Amino acid sequence: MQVAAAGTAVAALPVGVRELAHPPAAEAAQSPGTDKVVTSVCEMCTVRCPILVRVRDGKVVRIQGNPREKSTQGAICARGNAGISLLEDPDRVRTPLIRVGKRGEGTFRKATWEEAYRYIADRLNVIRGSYGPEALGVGRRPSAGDAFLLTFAKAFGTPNIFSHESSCPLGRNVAMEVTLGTSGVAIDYSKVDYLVSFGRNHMETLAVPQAQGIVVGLSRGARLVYLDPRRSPTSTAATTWLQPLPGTDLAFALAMLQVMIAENLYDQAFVKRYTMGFEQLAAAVLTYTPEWAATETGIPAGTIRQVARDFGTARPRSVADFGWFTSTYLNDFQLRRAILALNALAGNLEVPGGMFLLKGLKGYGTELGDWKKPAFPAVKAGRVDGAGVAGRFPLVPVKDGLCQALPESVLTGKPYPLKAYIAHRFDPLAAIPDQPRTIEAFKKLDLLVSVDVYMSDTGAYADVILPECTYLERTDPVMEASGLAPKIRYRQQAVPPQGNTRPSWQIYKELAEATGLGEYFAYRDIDEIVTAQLAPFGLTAAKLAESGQWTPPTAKPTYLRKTDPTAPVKLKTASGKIELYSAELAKMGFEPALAYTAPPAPPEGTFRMIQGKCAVHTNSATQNIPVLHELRPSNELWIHPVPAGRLGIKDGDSVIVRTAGREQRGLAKVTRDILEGTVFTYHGWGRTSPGLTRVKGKGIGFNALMPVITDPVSGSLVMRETFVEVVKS
Ligand SMILES: Nc1nc2c(c(=O)[nH]1)N[C@H]1C(S)=C(S)[C@@H](COP(=O)(O)OP(=O)(O)OC[C@H]3O[C@@H](n4cnc5c(=O)[nH]c(N)nc54)[C@H](O)[C@@H]3O)O[C@H]1N2
Ligand SMILES: Nc1nc2c(c(=O)[nH]1)N[C@H]1C(S)=C(S)[C@@H](COP(=O)(O)OP(=O)(O)OC[C@H]3O[C@@H](n4cnc5c(=O)[nH]c(N)nc54)[C@H](O)[C@@H]3O)O[C@H]1N2
Ligand code: SF4
Ligand SMILES: [Mo]
Repeated sequence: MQVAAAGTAVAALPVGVRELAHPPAAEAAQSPGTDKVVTSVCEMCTVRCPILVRVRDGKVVRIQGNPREKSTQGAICARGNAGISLLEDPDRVRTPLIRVGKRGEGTFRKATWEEAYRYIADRLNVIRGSYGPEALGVGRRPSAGDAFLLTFAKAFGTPNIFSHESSCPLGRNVAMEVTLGTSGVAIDYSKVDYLVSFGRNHMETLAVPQAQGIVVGLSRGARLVYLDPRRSPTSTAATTWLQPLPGTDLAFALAMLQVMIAENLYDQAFVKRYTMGFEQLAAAVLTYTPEWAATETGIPAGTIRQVARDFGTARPRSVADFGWFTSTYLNDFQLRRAILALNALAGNLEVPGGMFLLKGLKGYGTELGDWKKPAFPAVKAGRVDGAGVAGRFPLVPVKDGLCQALPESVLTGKPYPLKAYIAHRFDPLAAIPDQPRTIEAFKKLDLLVSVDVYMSDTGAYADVILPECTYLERTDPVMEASGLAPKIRYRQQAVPPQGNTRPSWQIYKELAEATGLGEYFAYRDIDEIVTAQLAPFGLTAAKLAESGQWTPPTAKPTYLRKTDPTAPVKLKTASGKIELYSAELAKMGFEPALAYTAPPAPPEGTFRMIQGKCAVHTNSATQNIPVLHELRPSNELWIHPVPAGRLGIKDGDSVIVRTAGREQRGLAKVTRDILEGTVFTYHGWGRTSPGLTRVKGKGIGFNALMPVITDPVSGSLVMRETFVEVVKS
């Protein structure tokens, strides 16, 4: 039933395309001449699809996809449609708040912006005086307004700038950097003939452009092999769904490599010209036969061999999907390297139907302009998390760091304590494992600020909540979207900010002025910034606003090897080639070739707990939004009938999920759509903030149970190596 419901949401996608491209006549007839249609960019998730916002009498009445965007075909998803529900939600924070109760209680008093800025600035200046600027940490989900928070942090002088990436795709990105010299790689799904997806759940955990590409591919006969221990809407859409034991995808990928090499099903000319380390790869996979992989994965050897042969035969239009969320298992980094090796053997780099390097404006000798600011002060201290440091996390980019490092620094003072933290469009309590320890750390901070549209779980512990206006109420800096050709996109204000909310460009400018750092924000308003950004292109904001996006006329979608399979492809690895064997990894003491490590089996009486995201919510950001809450108000624990029977658990029963003395309560969904030794929940529930009135206290929150496990190579969090007990409550 679950799958049918989720499947419906996805099946609605192509229908949505037609509907949105041609608004119903009835609605068009109702629209009086006063309607205004504003081009903009969705922010209901970070895919940022181009949209059209219809405004009537100062109210947003409809959000549609921008039909000019080919990759989305003018579609948006259910979440994109729900922007109006976010805009109008009475639960939004609409005025700055200063805490008066205990941390976590959610008791605040309303404050003016000036008071809120003064409160923060005074404490920050005291902290800087006592501990140095490095005692400030800033954490963010990267967004179009990033420049303002980052400018503030750099002007303040702290090196401790974090993104959410180590809770999401960091392992994949580091694997790409090591193997290809860049993490800027993408797939044009519509042209792929044979796609193998290792749990990238395209039909449910959506990026509209990717899902549309896959629908186009499938409808012209492309094949999709999908691995997932649970049945998801992508299992239903796939031509082949395989159910591996959790954490064993690496064995499957290694066996594919073994078959392709043994049966000479790879692109020898490509391997010779564009890769290094093939001999080491061949030696490494020699014993990883399909028969061996069958015992690891639970998938028959014949099936694995067949997939390898089909993949090798369909080359170069065969792609192994490198995935998105890769904070999964301890062997995930190796899995991503193995996936990149599969693509190398398919010789699919820079040909239609393969993988391509993202082309940005820089490649065309140009860049967005910026507002003028003085040089930032030199940073004297090292980072608290060891990102980019030899012997610690040398491969982790310093722009991201390890967002899970906050509690360690605050609670142990090692290497030194963070005393203040600003969380911007980021809810560490809901997003990062070991929530109780993050709470302990929050309680010990001298200053915690949340810049959000809601009182998030983190917000409830904050000293100050600064309410940003939503994406529909603000103009953001112009965004660059790289692809086969670069594009710039423009999010413009559709309606004025509600209540006393403000955009980031204003918040950080005014906070900087209160902190004595105003010189770094010497612009008047966002229009001045956008004008500076567009100056190199001779483009005005008004012109850009007409279609909402723009591509430099010289930029043409390019596959470097489309016509000449021997064309040069510049890769920024040490060898200039795809590194199937990495001397860089060897030097750092990490496995340089490919090697298998089996995930540990669940100890007696426990289950492995896995998660994924659902079609109608974004991570832990949207569960409280009225219409999306109505569509899926809670999550359930998926459990197979055999263990459920043994535990006396029936469908719909209340259950307790326990690990290491911690527990969460929820309802059981007894289903054959999950393997026997594994349980599953959708991520984003178990919320604690009193400000999230609809979703608070509903469902199971896994981050309240899981410990922090960090992959020593990539710095990524590891979120699928936790075992839980399940009992009827
Ligand atoms: N257990 C478990 N943990 C996970 C995951 C999982 O599957 N399981 N998934 C991981 C993944 S893939 C990710 S990406 C992270 C995501 O976790 P986060 O990086 O925290 O991102 P979101 O949940 O998308 O949103 C964070 C906050 O942004 C706020 N927000 C929304 N729009 C705006 C805006 O316009 N301005 C401002 N200032 N704030 C806004 C929302 O209200 C929300 O509080 O979580 C990770 N954590
Ligand atoms: N609707 C919607 N779309 C989203 C998001 C959202 O929250 N909602 N979030 C966005 C973000 S930030 C991200 S990072 C991406 C994430 O998109 P995905 O990378 O697809 O990530 P998840 O949904 O976390 O997990 C996908 C699947 O992995 C399966 N899985 C668990 N263990 C294993 C295993 O051992 N092997 C295999 N093969 N599969 C396994 C789970 O059952 C789940 O169905 O989606 C983006 N798009
Ligand atoms: S995938 Fe959906 S929520 Fe995300 S940006 Fe696109 S329309 Fe918005
Ligand atoms: Mo993510």
